[in-house]
Amino acid sequence: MTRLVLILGDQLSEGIAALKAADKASDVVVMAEVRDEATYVRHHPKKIAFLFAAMRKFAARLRSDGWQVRYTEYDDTGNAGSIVGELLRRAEECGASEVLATEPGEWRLIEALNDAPLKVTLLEDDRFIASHVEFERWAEGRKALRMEYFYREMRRKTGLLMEGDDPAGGKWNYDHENRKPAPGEVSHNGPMSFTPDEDVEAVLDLVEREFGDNFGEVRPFALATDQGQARRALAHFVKQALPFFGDYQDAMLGDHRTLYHALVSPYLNAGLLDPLEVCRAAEEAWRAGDVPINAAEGFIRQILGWREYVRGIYFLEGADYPRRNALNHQRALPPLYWGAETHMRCLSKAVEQTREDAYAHHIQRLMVTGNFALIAGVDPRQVHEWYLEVYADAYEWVEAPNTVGMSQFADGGIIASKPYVSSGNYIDRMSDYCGGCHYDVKRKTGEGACPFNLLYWHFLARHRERFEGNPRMANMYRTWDRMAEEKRETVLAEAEAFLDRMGRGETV
Ligand code: FAD
Ligand code: DLZ
Ligand code: SF4
Repeated sequence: MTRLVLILGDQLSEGIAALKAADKASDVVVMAEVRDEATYVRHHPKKIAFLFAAMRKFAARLRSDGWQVRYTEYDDTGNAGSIVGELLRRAEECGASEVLATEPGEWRLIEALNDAPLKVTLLEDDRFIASHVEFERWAEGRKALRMEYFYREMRRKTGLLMEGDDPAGGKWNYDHENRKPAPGEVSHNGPMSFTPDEDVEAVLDLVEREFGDNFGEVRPFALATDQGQARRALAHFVKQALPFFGDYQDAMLGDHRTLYHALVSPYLNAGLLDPLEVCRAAEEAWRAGDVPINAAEGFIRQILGWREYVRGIYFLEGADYPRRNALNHQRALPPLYWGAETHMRCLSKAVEQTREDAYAHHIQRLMVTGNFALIAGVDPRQVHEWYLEVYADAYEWVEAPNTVGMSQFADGGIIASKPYVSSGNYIDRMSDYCGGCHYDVKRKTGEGACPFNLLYWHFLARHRERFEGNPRMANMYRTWDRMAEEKRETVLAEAEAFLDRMGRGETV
């Protein structure tokens, strides 16, 4: 009896659970570019183009490997417009009533598949290093779910950067060596780029036609769209950038958008690269003496630690997680996030590169766009939707814990032990943004004072009750309390005035 084998746009791995469980001789693979997935948020056109192009290439590869594939292109007549609709259509065509699927990365789609009028078997997605059960066991009974301890478990499980039972080099974590400010010169000229072939060009035309009004630019397009290209991009990163990854992990430069970061998240999340393969490539470079331990460890921790941990939290916490709002922030997301003019150079540069590349590295997301939204009190639901829309690597399982939890503290502190807030001083130390800014980062109040300096204190003052008992924040409150009362009043009044101006739609 024929079964349908569902492969979603972010499940482009030959070893994925549904393919492993299927029978090439009798089962039919179903892949579909559908309106519902392309519009449930207004994704960046580069994200849609990347996925459609990679899906088409993956389908071709499965066919040449002997699979029967029913592939629906976006503008095919008869396209049912949704994953379940396409499954029903193909079920009728093939006389099938059973579907093998790998668990999707969003509750929304898991629920849709569970409610479908077909017999759907959902298999666990074993492209991750920790299974659901493993994460649940680790979390059970713990007062705080700190990433660091989970990460150590993953090091022990995989043997990555281990010497027997001990961490390589004697330490689990080299983060304190990884905070150098932006370098004057950058030796790396960025991630490997790929010239679109005819098939990718056809997808770019389609996306321009159908999604041209979404925020973001589809061209120029230089992302890898198959496993071979993604592996070349990884090898290029390991050789050229990884040696410096640790040192400059937190730095930001206006004209060097990726700095020493890998730009592998779209490939990992769509299945073109395997997380263990990526970690092993970094470990090998360290063992060969090409990369220092602080770089290899820092990079591996992002994938083996953070990536696995946030996925664990998303599935542990349940479908309501993206709607949490522990700090009761209600402000609308300001239009500057959609490219409206702003005098704040750090934000304008981060948004500009997001619009053009569908990419910003972690510190730009956390300490520029995320930090500003948090200290300005923006509704975390709107912040979450923005991050889900604008980045090529965004899927709810990874985006929501990072945004709602790590960046906006809207989960009340499950992920972060304190909110990631900073004044302009941090941005000035770690980047070259402030030099050309309309505002003066050294000014705390008065004409031209950096808005981050005002809003940082405003945030701490308005959430004093919640945070003053947090030992990691005691210093911040001591500094605030040492300020003359008159100065504190001026800071708060100027912060309010700034928020009012922004709320009225004035350019700030
Ligand atoms: P590198 O810095 O080179 O790191 C290597 C890899 O480590 C990344 O490709 C990624 O797979 C993994 N990684 C690093 N940090 C994290 C993290 N915090 N969580 C999960 N994986 C991590 N990452 C996404 O993949 N999708 C998202 O939608 C996403 N949304 C984010 C939203 C916010 C507010 C913040 C603060 C972070 C978000 N991140 C997200 C995490 C991180 O910013 C990106 O993974 C990273 O910037 C991707 O670029 P890169 O490949 O150059 O990463
Ligand atoms: C993100 C996305 C987009 C834009 N389009 C499709 C699509 O047309 N077909 C498809 O199978 N998947 C697409 N995806 C990825 C899904 O949204 C993703 O599988 C779910 O959000 C679960 O992670
Ligand atoms: Fe951003 Fe303030 Fe620096 Fe301007 S001065 S770039 S607003 S941190």
